[in-house]
Amino acid sequence: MTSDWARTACILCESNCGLEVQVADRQLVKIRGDKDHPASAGYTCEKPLRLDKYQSDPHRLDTPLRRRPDGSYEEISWDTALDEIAARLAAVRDTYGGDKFFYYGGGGQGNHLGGAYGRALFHAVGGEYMSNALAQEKIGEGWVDRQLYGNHTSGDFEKTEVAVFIGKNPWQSHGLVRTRPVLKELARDPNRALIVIDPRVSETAALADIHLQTKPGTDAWCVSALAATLVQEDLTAKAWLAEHTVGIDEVLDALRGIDIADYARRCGVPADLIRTAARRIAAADSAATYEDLGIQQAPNSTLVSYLNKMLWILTGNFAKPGGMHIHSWVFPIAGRWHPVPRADGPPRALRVRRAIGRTAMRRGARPLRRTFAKAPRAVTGLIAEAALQAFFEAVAVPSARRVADKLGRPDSNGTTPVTGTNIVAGLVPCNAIADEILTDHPDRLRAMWIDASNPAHSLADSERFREAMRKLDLSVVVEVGMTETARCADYVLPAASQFEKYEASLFTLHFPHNTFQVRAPLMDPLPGTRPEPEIYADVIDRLGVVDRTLIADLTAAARVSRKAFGLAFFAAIENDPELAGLVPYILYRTLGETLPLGEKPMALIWGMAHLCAIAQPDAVAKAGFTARGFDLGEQLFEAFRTERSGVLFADDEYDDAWNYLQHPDRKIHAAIPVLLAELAAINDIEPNYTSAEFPFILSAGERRSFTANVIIRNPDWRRRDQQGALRLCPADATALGIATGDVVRIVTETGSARTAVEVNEIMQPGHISLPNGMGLAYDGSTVGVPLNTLTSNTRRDKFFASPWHKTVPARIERVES
Ligand SMILES: Nc1nc2c(c(=O)[nH]1)N[C@H]1C(S)=C(S)[C@@H](COP(=O)(O)OP(=O)(O)OC[C@H]3O[C@@H](n4cnc5c(=O)[nH]c(N)nc54)[C@H](O)[C@@H]3O)O[C@H]1N2
Ligand SMILES: Nc1nc2c(c(=O)[nH]1)N[C@H]1C(S)=C(S)[C@@H](COP(=O)(O)OP(=O)(O)OC[C@H]3O[C@@H](n4cnc5c(=O)[nH]c(N)nc54)[C@H](O)[C@@H]3O)O[C@H]1N2
Ligand code: SF4
Ligand SMILES: [Mo]
Repeated sequence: MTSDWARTACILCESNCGLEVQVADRQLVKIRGDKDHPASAGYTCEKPLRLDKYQSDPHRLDTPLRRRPDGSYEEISWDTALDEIAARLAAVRDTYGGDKFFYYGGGGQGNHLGGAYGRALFHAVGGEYMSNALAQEKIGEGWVDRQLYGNHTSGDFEKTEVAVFIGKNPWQSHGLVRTRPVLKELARDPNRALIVIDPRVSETAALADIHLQTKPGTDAWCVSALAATLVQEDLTAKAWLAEHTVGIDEVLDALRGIDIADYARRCGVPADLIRTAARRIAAADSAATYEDLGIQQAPNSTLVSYLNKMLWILTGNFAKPGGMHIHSWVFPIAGRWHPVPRADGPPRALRVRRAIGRTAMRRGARPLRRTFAKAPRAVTGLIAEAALQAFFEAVAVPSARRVADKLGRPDSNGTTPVTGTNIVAGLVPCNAIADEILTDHPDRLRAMWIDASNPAHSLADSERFREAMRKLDLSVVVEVGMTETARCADYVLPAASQFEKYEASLFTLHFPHNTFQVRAPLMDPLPGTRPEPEIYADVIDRLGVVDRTLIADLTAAARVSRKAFGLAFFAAIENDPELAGLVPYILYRTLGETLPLGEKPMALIWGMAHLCAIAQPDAVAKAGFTARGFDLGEQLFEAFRTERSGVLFADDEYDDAWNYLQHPDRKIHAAIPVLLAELAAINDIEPNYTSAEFPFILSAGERRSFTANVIIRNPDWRRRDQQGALRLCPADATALGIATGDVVRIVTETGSARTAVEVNEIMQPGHISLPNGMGLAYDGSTVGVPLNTLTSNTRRDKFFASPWHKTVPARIERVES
């Protein structure tokens, strides 16, 4: 029996295009774009059409596994697994402290709900340190954003006159809404321009009006020459800068001194072309930029992030059509939660009400819960209604902020205990993790929980990461497949697939229209597997960290009404702020019990809907949600719950981006002293990453048509290029005496691998490239190159330790076949 078309989304990249699928016999038999999706509107690329290779992988895990001393695995029951894991987590916490527990991952490109529940486990154990893949790509940029204006930005590429892609190949990697039509339109329109900075003639560079074909790893010189041109040719938006920025003079001074011709030489791009690009940006009514791995995983990444932002700041391209914007969030995955403050602070009446409300909430939390638990519903429903009316505005914002800050952790900065590496927004740089374990330091990490991520494969120097996992007292992996990381873990817990449970992606990164989609399960979990929210709740139950009467009382309140629950819930947080970190668990065990059958995991979505409405009421209202106060969050939740194609949850005017600016003076703080010092320092550097031993620069991780991180393990998913060939230019191939299809050995200071070769004109001499997402063990063999056996965790950014995957010194050896 084939089902009707059901709505879901693609899980292969952050665009999360809406899909319609038909299911038969647990398989995704037909897949097409969902025309009703509020962002993608029917668009998809070629990748999701064979998503069933993910869903129906014959090697899906379906029973908990425990590692034996000899390294093999035995099947155990869920109860045994959860009992043992909880006992061992408690032992680590009680012996060494909860801060020795490390949480890694929590989601891939389409599944962030499990990780959101995982935050409750992190807090239940008393964790301090966590990380995920963002901490080997986006943390430098995140830190720069934070200094300049306080939050994440994105470009309005649909409207922009000039689009600038720096180390980003969106034709393949996407990341925009409806990426390819948007790129084609930019390329076709003679009044608009596409500027690409990339050492390769990538698919996007091939469409570009101006391609700055840098030598790999030299963007610091290229982008500073671009910014310097703006200053030296007097192309900056002076009046705008005077009105909207502080500290800009220091930036202008630094850029004034740059020798553009010499920097052009160092990055290998004609100075005239750099000047032409800068003039085109300056002349445009609007410009937007997008940086990605080509610079974030290359030398000087943090500095280049800063310089990138200067391109649009110096030209005044913020908060206007086609420009750059800070956007709304459903819940911030890597930025700040931003309740938009009122222009002149709360009026006195509200302040007084807030004071009374908070005291009442704190004192009344317990009696209130008891009342809901015992008194007749008609009475308690009325109490809830009246109390919420009176106190919601005054109390919900501070309580919600507590929850958002505790779960989002934007202000956990500091450094790591062993290596003193900078932590950004609560994330430990990935390159530091192994070193926080492989040491005798008393504060070393002792236990690690990994969910929906494959760090033993995806982080630099895989062998070192595996060694670190072996040293831990406890490691647990929650997975759908027996990954390279799972093969190192003490326990492996089998998760239901992303089409067998409620899921959502928190990549709500767009402006002015921002959308969010909750996906309902298309089928029951594969027997033996469980959804993550259930796994986390079951472990936290065993840790016994939440008072059972609180759970019982809140559940009773939820049975009275949503309002009664809202009141009791916010009062409970106000009364005991420590509960904030456990909110996902509390919601699951209380509100979740009262939701329609099977919708338990929606409990956390209820929390997100309220936080979102409390933080950005005006944007939510502009998106068509007309209720006020508590009812606005309810209305949003109802939409998330029922609108299967997704919801336009926030709509802004361009000007509203100023309201999201985090600095109290609502200005861009342009000067970042350490990076201005760094800008001065690169003047003395002549970039060079090769040597006689390693004459090539390997870009280890190119996004191609059929790569999607390591989400799909089965190589049959890829119609072409199954092995993922090493690309190099014709001149290099001739010099080495190799041709397309030949097998070579690629050698780096860390390791070596065999790979087939593809001779391709898109590469420049000396630059070679391997695809991301290959080298997985499957059916007894490894298909393609596991990149991180070739990379090092010490070649990295000096500020935030981001790996230099794009500039790995390498050599190619011929192998006799
Ligand atoms: N098809 C596909 N799409 C994906 C993914 C996938 O695995 N497959 N993964 C997703 C994820 S997690 C991410 S983070 C994004 C990444 O998306 P991108 O960053 O766009 O992808 P990459 O191909 O890794 O790198 C982009 C470009 O950087 C260039 N580059 C290499 N070295 C340099 C350099 O020194 N300077 C400059 N300026 N450019 C350089 C490369 O030639 C390449 O064209 O893609 C997402 N989308
Ligand atoms: N050398 C090199 N290394 C790189 C890169 C590179 O370009 N070069 N790219 C880097 C980048 S940008 C990124 S983002 C990372 C990505 O690397 P990872 O963070 O490891 O992420 P994914 O590939 O997304 O891994 C997703 C995992 O989730 C599992 N999974 C799928 N569905 C579910 C589910 O429902 N529940 C659970 N629990 N698990 C599930 C999949 O089996 C898979 O193992 O790799 C990084 N590593
Ligand atoms: S891979 Fe990305 S762009 Fe392609 S359909 Fe999936 S979400 Fe959309
Ligand atoms: Mo990524």
